Order: sequence, then C-alpha cells, then structure tokens
Amino acid sequence: MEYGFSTMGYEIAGGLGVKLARPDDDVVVMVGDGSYLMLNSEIVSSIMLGARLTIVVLDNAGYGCINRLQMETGGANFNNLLKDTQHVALPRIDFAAHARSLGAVARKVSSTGDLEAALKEAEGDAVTSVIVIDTDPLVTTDEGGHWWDVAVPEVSARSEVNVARENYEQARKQQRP
Ligand SMILES: Cc1ncc(C[n+]2csc(CCOP(=O)(O)OP(=O)(O)O)c2C)c(N)n1
Ligand SMILES: [Mg+2]
Repeated sequence: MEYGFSTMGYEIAGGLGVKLARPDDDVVVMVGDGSYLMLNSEIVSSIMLGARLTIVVLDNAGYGCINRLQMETGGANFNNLLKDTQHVALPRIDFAAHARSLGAVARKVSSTGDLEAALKEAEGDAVTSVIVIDTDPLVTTDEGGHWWDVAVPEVSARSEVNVARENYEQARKQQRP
C-alpha cells in the first residue's frame, strides 16, 4: 500500500521489490485508481521476471482519500474526484482490460464476497493477476483509528471551516509533545 511514505505510484513497484526479495511468499498489492494511473508499468516487469503479484485496484474514480480530507477540514468537493475536475469528457477506464493488455490475468468483481473469492482464485494464476473493484469515494471507516495533523484555517467565512477548526484544536490537545 501507498501509505508507508505516502508516495503514490510506489505500490506495484514496491510489491515487485518485496516479491524479488521473498520469492516464496504471496505478495498482495493494494492500489487506488489514481495511483495505478501514475505507475502501473512494473506489471510488465513482474511478468517478464516471473515474479507473480496479486494486485487489487480500488476504483473510486479519483483521489478519494484527499477528497475526504478536504471535506474533513471544512472544504467542499474540489478537483479530486474526476467528476469535480476540469474536463470536457469523463473517462470510463477499464482497468481490467488495461492490465490484460500488459499481460496480466484480470478480473472485475462487484462485491467484497466476490473479491474474497477472486483473491483465492488468483493464487492459482501463473502470472500476475489484477482484481478490480469499484468503491465509494465518500465513505470511510474508523478502523485505522488514526488522526492526521492537517491545520485548518483559524478564520473563515464558511461555517464548515469554523467547525473543522474547533475539532482540530480539540484533537491537537491529545497530541503528545
Ligand atoms: C506522488 C504523489 N502525489 C500526490 C500525493 C498526495 N496524495 C495522497 S493519496 C492521493 C490520492 C490517491 O488516490 P487513489 O490512488 O485513487 O486512492 P483513493 O484515495 O482514491 O483510494 C494523493 C493525491 C502523493 N501521496 N504522492
Ligand atoms: Mg481513487
């Protein structure tokens, strides 16, 4: 996953590195559509090297986590989801077809149950396999339990920002020096 050092595009290349270092292990890469578009070409390397990866692409048509961060800090949807960007046409990217064109086996699934089944099936694939699932960009979970220190403006005409600032100041009190 990206979030070790928050470097988009690292996921597939990073997974390939793990697989080369630990060839007997199954390596699963989890990557967003935005990050996949930034760097997916190591799929080709993985196939050339016979270094099989399982890659799960979460397609929410944009930069979902940054959009959620934007909302969380009092902002409004802006320039993160494809639909909110400047465009004359919205792409309908077929990530499974793209992965197949690079030589991978690819599956598109439509539920978490199917995702589980596809992960099992992928274990039997001879080459790198890519599993694509559509996800909701606006919903998050509290599972991580983390807090991210992203400063919110102290002064704003937007009430959403004022509320977010209040929450920010409360949350900062829990931070250890
Ligand atoms: C090279 C790079 N550019 C920008 C960022 C800031 N950033 C972090 S996550 C993210 C969006 C990720 O989008 P996607 O891969 O589709 O995952 P999603 O959050 O939608 O699941 C951005 C722009 C980054 N971490 N690395
Ligand atoms: Mg995304």
